[in-house]
Amino acid sequence: MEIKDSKILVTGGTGLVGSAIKKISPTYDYNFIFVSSKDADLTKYNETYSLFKKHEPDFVIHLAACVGGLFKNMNQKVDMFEINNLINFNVVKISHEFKVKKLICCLSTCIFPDKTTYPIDETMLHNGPPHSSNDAYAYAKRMLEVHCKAYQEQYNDNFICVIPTNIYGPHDNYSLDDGHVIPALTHRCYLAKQNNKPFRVLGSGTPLRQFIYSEDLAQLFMWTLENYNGKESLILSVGEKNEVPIKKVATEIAKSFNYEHMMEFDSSFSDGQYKKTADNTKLMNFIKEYNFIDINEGIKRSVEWFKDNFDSCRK
Ligand code: NAP
Ligand code: GFB
Repeated sequence: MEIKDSKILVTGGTGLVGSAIKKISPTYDYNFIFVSSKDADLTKYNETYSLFKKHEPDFVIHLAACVGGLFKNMNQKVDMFEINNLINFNVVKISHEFKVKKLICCLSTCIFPDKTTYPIDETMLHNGPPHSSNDAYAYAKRMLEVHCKAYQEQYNDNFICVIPTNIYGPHDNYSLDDGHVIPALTHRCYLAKQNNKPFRVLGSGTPLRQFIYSEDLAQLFMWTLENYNGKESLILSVGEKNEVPIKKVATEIAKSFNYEHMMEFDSSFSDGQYKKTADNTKLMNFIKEYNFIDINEGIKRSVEWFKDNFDSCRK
């Protein structure tokens, strides 16, 4: 697909994933437009329309969402459902109105059915209800996929979805309450060490997760834009063998602060899903091989970024 000099609108352009795409964007000769809610509140149809009218993008990488870890998903289900449905409805509908050549939308491996066989692949998305901890977010995301498919079938629009696993890296949201596990524990370990207090990990530490470093995901987004011509959704994840327990992740974070000796687990907090093992075979059949950044190295880089940007980062 000829994309050179085309305009690529990246919604959610200031977030974890958007920032990673921005970092690698100079190595591509396309005209990237990274936007945030300061440019347009995508929950508002008129603001979304004006944004598209201003830029008339050829391609859209749609990342903007109300995003958070397990505890934000459990405690803010109305926002998760309403904000994400509004954003997604507007972006998909207006992408059609402006004849966007390719729209790539973003789901998540946490929206798959809770009661399922493993590993989970792209065909299993609607085979049962999602885990109760994030059902509001999950159903909003599933409707995004349904919406894209409807435009494919009725108008032959090239609107597709990718399904990343848990993402981490620089520019994450390091909020103690709303953040995902790696940024939240990074922040919590920093404070524990500063105050010489125990490093409290929430839950039992036994659940399993696959983590993809944001800059690896950014490369896969660009590969998808340029090379993936399928209509079906595509899981973007490290392999099953890279699945790790939360305890391992907490330990690596504590090591990065040289603070392993003070770690403790608080099982009064939810574990969320025990696992959501995703199958990346479809992706690997296309790209043959990819050296994902190792979790230990990725955590080191994320912790260093947090320390270097403590004053300005989201927390
Ligand atoms: P993030 O860091 O929280 O960034 C969210 C982005 O969306 C920000 O740029 C934010 O801009 C923008 N946004 C939020 N509400 C908006 C609104 N009303 N109007 C316009 N822009 C708005 O999120 P992320 O982690 O990069 O996630 C990117 C995508 O990946 C999302 O679709 C998410 O569902 C998906 N995903 C994330 C993970 C993960 O582990 N992080 C895993 C799987 C899938 P402002 O800062 O101006 O609000
Ligand atoms: O990244 P996370 O919040 O989301 O990870 P999920 C939650 C796991 O980490 C649970 C443990 O097993 C928690 O018990 N954990 C330990 C912590 N300490 C902490 C902590 O301080 N903060 C957090 N957040 N977790 C999310 C979905 O599920 O996956 C979202 O709810 C999103 O919708 C995301 O899609 C990718 O992996 O459990």
